[in-house]
Amino acid sequence: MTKMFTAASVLAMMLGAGPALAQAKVMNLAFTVPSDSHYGDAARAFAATIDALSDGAFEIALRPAGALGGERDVIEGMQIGTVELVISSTGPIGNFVPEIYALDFPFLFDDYASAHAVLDGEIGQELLASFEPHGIIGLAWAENGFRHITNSVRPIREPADLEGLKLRTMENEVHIAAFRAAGAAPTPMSWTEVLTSLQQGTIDGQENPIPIVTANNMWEIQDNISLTGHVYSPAVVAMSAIHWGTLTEEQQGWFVEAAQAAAAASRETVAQNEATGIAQMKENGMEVIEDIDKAAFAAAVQPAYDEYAERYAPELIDRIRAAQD
Ligand code: EAX
Repeated sequence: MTKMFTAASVLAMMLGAGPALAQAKVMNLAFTVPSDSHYGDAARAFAATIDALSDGAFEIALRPAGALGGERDVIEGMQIGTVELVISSTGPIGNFVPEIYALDFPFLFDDYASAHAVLDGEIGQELLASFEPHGIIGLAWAENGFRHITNSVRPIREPADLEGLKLRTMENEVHIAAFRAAGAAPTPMSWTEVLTSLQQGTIDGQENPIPIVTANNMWEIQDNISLTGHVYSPAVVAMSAIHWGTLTEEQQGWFVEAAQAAAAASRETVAQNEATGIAQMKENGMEVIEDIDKAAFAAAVQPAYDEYAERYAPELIDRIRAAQD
């Protein structure tokens, strides 16, 4: 007897009373930068990889521009399970995973290739593993870029030019100590407060890579940028250990592969932004100061470098330096 679908049964299925179509599991991926950015490209690569590998069983919902809060808020959210995934600079992460402070030391990385070699090697893998005891799974090393100083008070060419400048830093003890040693008045705050604080004049300047400056059209609120390149800023693609624990081993492999695709995408966009960003900033009226006395800046922050290297990871800093020789 062939099974005849009555009009009623077809209608019932159309209304969803039939076998439920598998609903994709939605996971939030948070980042503080606008969607049209190196982090946004990384997030889209992550989402596309998960969609392909899981055949639509998982859906990654992008939450750009601080939609779920600043980087510290999101890290805390991952620890309690309210946020599933993040792409975050390492800046504030030392507050949760002290070993990660080692990656944000001034003038530690010689160039992009050296940074990639360290992060993609044994040291980088060890540091990703250091997240887990803190309720976070470090999946891959993405990229924010070499950080430069912007402000609207005066062009910065040497440490003396920083004297008294109210400079926003990330919530990172090493950066705060370094800029204090160099003569600035460091003001730590979440990125989500920076643009408003600059517009209101509660801070004079900030420091970030070119991709952050261009993604936020910072020429609208900052007169100049000094290409100090004082810190290489990694970004991490990370997952809440609570949500990681709900995945099968195969699914966990998908998330690692997606994070690696995100990392590659971020590095590609950073390279593009570095190539075109200086001209873009000049075209938009920003003064770009390139004649920087980097040796003088390195000397000015050395006291902070020495104090915090001893406090957090003397041997790790030495290993990172040696890995670049
Ligand atoms: O992660 O806080 C910062 O300056 C970071 O570079 C930014 O949020 C991107």
